[in-house]
Amino acid sequence: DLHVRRPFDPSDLLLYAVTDSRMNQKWGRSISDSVEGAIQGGATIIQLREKEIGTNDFLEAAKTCQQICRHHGVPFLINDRIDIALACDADGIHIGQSDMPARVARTLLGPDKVIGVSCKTPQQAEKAWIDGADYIGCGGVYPTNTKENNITVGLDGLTSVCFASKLPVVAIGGIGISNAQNVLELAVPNLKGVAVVSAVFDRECISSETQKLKRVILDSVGAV
Ligand code: TZP
Ligand code: MG
Repeated sequence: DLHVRRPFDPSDLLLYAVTDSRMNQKWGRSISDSVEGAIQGGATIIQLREKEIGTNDFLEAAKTCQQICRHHGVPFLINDRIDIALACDADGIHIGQSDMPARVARTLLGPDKVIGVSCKTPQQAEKAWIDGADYIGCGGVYPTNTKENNITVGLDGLTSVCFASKLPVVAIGGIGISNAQNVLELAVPNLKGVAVVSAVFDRECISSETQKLKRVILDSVGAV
C-alpha cells in the first residue's frame, strides 16, 4: 500500500528538496506542482519551508504536500513549525539552532516522527545527537542567495560536523549540479546526501533539473 508510512531511512537524505514559495511565485507555479515535479525528478525527501506566509496558508500547503508525498512514499518534513507538522500528520520536522530544542521537540512529537537539526559546529552536532535528533543538516557549505546572512562552513566544517556524531548528515547551501560531486566525494560514511532549494525550484523545469542532479549524485556516490 503506497499510503502507509514507512520508517525513516538515512538513505532518504540522498536528494533532499526544500521548498521556497518566492521561487514558485517567480515561476508562477503552485506549491503542489513544484513538489510533484521534484518527486517526479527523483527527490527522496521533501521539506516545506515557508518563511513568509501565515499559519493558515502554511497549514493548507502542508496538508496538500503531505498527501502528495505520502502518495509517492516520500517522507515529508515541516520547517520549524511543530504545530503544523502535528496538524497535517507530517513525517517530521526540521529545526534550527534558534528554534525549540530538539529534546523538547522530541517530547512533543513522540518517538516516531523524524527530527532534523541544522548544525554548523561539532558541538551543535553532539547536542543534536544527545537530544535525540534523527539527522543533521549542515551548511551553508557554499555561499547562497536563498538564505540571508548565512555563514558558510565549507567542506572542512561539513567534515567536522559529520565526525562529531553518528547521525546521518545532509549538506546544504549553494549545492547543485556543478558541485554536488565535490561534496559527496568527501566520502565520509555518515554524509548521506545533499539538500537543495534553488538548484531544483529556481529552474524552469523542476523535474528535469532534479533528474539531472539525481544522476550527478548517484554517479558521485557510486564513484566513492
Ligand atoms: N540553510 C542553510 S543554506 C540554506 C538553508 C535553508 C539555503 C540553501 O539554498 P540553496 O538555494 O540550495 O543554496
Ligand atoms: Mg528554523
